[in-house]
Amino acid sequence: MDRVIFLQELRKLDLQGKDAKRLYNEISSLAMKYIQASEKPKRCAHYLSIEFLIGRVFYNNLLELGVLKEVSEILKEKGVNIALFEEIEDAALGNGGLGRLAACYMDSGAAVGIPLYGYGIRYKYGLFRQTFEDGFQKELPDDWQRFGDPWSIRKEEEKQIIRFADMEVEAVPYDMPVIGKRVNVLRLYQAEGNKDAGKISGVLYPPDDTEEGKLLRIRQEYFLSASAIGDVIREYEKRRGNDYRYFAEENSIQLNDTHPVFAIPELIRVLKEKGLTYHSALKIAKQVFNYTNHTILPEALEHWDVRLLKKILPEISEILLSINTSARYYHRKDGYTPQESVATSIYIHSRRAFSMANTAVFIANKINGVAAIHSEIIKRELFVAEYAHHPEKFENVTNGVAQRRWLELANPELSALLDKQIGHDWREHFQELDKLNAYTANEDTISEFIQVKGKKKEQLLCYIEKAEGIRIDGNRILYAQVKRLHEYKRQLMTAFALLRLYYDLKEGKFRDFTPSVFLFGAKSAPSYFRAKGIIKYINEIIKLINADSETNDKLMGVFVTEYNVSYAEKIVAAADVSLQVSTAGLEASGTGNMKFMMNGAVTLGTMDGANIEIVEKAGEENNYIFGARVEEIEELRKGGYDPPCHLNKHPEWNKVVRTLIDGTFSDEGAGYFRELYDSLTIGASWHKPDHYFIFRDLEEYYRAILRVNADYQNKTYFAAKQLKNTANSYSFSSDRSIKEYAQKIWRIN
Ligand code: 26Q
Repeated sequence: MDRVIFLQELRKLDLQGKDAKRLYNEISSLAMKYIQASEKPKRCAHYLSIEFLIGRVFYNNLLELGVLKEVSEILKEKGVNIALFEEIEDAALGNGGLGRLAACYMDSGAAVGIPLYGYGIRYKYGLFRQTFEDGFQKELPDDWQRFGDPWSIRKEEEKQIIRFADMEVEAVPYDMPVIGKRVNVLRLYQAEGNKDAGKISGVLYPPDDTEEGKLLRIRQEYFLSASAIGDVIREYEKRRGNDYRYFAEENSIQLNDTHPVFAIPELIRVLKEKGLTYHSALKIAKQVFNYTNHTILPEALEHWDVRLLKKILPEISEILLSINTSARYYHRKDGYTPQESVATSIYIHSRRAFSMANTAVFIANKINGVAAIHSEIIKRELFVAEYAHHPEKFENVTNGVAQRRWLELANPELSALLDKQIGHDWREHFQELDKLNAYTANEDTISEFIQVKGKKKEQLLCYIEKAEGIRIDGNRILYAQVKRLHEYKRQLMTAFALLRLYYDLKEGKFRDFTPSVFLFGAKSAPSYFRAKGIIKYINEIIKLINADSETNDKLMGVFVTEYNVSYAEKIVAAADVSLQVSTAGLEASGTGNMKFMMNGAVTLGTMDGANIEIVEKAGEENNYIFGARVEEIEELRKGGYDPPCHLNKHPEWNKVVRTLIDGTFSDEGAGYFRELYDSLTIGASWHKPDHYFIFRDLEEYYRAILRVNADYQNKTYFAAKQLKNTANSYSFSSDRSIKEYAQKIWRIN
């Protein structure tokens, strides 16, 4: 980009009387004029993902272009505060970790100069916008395009036709530049061309409780997969014509979980159409695809009904059956036992459905988990047979996050402190952060860090006052649990702990209690009954606690509405304590944990996902670890877990848990609280009671919270721990992760 000319042009721009939206579009479009995608080298990687949770692109793009500071100054001269663009809504084309990871990986691919091309869907509506009515979650449509979309270019001439048995749609690409050492492209497809097409790129994860819903989901997944494959082939043919011998040498395709797995049969279908035999097409597929698993929860492993698939994608269904036959053949040849054959089968007889994970595992050249423990668990529990016969296919790539967004942009104050102590290079070379270890015992550095934390906290609480209408004074420990709402993440356990703190405070049980605030942020899937109940319950607890003037100088809570990427940027910078309390073995990695760590929060959590690597790097003594380890959870799961027994060991918890049913709180007859109580005590919907082992860990959790509370009394001592976390977060940059993908999986560079 020609920065000088861009800045000259910007200086000439007349800003008078223009609102945020207009300015956003004009400045962004001006910048776009000077951005050009880099040449594609011979070998490229393609990242297929049903989610890209990119958030706000304005600041990040200007930052990557190296003009953010200058733009801010020019605008200031013209009387415009650059913070104005915070009005522009996030592009929330994703709902959580998997989607945000995809966005960080795009950022890092460009930053470190790897040719990485993203493929996704340009949903008309992003993840719903959340409000609370009486503490109940309500969902509003997220019409993110109403602010315009100046960072995308519609590529009319590169549209394709995607065919279903009963309809054809156009897939029109919108290209977003991803700026760094290289300029890569994130290509999002929009479905057009007939009256039903719009639905395909309408919303993320449409409800799939009806047949119609399931069909729509299949259409979405195929739409993404076929568009991407069509594009990769077209690019290839531009150079190589119809000689497909080099296809696998020049292309690597990463499947971000199983949602884009239809890309496998689609590639085979297209290559057959071009004249290759099924067997040579299969061979190419086996070299090209790789698969990342992001969860072991059985309900999240996708299976598609053969009957549904036949209806709208008969050819794809046939090819999956052929792949199933090939898998059986190879498995027999490789000596899989009959049980192993069943476990790895692509077509599952008992369900009359295809296992998308087994398809990915059979075809993938490399399969990876997203943190060390998770990669071990998928080998030991999920894909046991494949691992027994093909250990060479399995890799680990621990997740990472983009320090440019999550430290430089989110926390300019801490960034300035880093610049002063260790220089500026950490933006490109995050290992530089290690140098901060020389200062973590330095009193001046610690005291400056305390200042920074205080300031970020003040900024956040000020924003919360505006956005949520709750005034919280800043002199408190800030505990934060922000993530998708899910039972395994155990926000309910935090709710119980918070209520217990309140009761113990009321009873005068603490001598010195450091004032604290618990911050929650989470969206629940609209149809996830129990998750919605948990939101309401937390909101009820917070209402009770905040209203009590006897204790609210010591303890408060806040559940922020509309938690999203931009909110996260404010929260991770301000928090003192990062709550990461999933049942051991169930959080594949977590990436929020890394963002908090970078910004100098201690982790209060279980030995799960990347928490394990976090405490390995930063030291267990600088974090607060509690709860059952994965081995114990596995034992308990085998039998002998008796939730009431755990609860009764500490009778104080009975009072807390019974508030779900004793009338302390009301869900206005919705039945949420009773159902939650039953799920913990007698079990419900095919799960045993307390399926996520809350009662096993609750008392230990509480003790860990109290340890934090006591340690924080000595602010310097506590801040030194926090600083140790920042200093040792250097492995959790997505630059490191993406280089590992490039090396171990894509064989690029
Ligand atoms: C599956 C079947 C049917 C309907 C929906 C789904 C589905 C949808 C979304 C399954 C999974 C997801 C999203 C998963 C996700 O976000 N996983 C997170 O990925 C992060 C990045 O690797 C990890 O850090 C988190 O630990 C993991 O939970």
